[in-house]
Amino acid sequence: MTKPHRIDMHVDPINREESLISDVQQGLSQRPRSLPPKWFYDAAGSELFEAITRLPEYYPTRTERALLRECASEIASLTHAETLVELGSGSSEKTQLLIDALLAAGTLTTYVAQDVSESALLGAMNDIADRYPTLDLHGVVSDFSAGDFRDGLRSLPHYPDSLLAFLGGTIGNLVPEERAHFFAAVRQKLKPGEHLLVGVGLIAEETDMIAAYDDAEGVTARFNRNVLDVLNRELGADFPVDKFRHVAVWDRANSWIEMRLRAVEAMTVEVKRAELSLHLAEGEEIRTEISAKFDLGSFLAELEVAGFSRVTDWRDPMNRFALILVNAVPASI
Ligand code: SAH
Ligand code: AVI
Repeated sequence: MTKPHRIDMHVDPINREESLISDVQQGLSQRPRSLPPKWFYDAAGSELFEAITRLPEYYPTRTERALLRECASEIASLTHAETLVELGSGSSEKTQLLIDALLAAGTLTTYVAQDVSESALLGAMNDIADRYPTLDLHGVVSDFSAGDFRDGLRSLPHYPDSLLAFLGGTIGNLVPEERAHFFAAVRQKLKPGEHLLVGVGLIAEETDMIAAYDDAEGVTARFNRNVLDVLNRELGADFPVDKFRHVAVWDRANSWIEMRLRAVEAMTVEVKRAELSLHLAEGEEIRTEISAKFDLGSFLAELEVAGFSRVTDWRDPMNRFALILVNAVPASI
């Protein structure tokens, strides 16, 4: 098998344990109790996420894939990208549609994939290397949210004529303040004229949205509880994982699905390496993820505030998901 002429793998020297301890101490001692969603994604969590993407109820992935199939060649001719940079790339499976189109257009030389999950990134890089022997590949294991996203993005290599992709609706996993920091950091990273492609979940039928996060087979419930397995293993915690119920609710006021873990009985949990003793009452909940769903107009307004200008967008026929292409506008003086 021919291999690409260059593959770089870079693991950011982040102290995973220190960062996890700090998030746990902060998130679990405040009300409402919460944990950042990035901790779902150890090897098991990344596999569970892939299983979610194949569920009949979870429409975002297949919808975004269908959109990409439709618009990838238009994206290629609008962007002429030499480098495709992807944040939170996961399995990079849908990305192959973009790579195919950019290669067919004759512009792409380099794919930079970044993810906090080393196992997901390695798997993806191996697949891409086998499939695209001429592409330069750079894999970066890092946390894109580090230092209000500025440090998280600064550590990524930058090449000319970049298209930065943030797919899957992962933007919805950030609270509004984080989203603003994210867009500002991405804008800083790109040169005027370079492009950002974002996949976003739109506000859909409430029953469809809830089902997507509370499937009949219970895969999302396992994904949700996996964060407790991560804390047990990595911080010596003793969460009784099966004593937590998976909860998914639509918060209309905030326009997001909230995933929570509800203690089915009162308990005291020790999180040894965070030196934390946690008392949970029966029914008490920990928020583990928000997944915001957007109105396209207000989402575009957020991008404009951050210094982007709309090129075009694509929506599926049911209006449940959108791909939005914007370019970086020069900063005003
Ligand atoms: N883009 C893929 C995967 C989406 S799942 C798709 O559309 O299918 C979200 C991905 O983002 C996971 O692979 C997860 O490991 C990664 N991720 C979540 N938080 C992250 C963070 N703070 N820094 C880097 N990657 C992160
Ligand atoms: C990665 N992210 C966009 C997914 C979502 O839909 O918010 C994660 C997920 N959570 C539950 N199911 C899928």
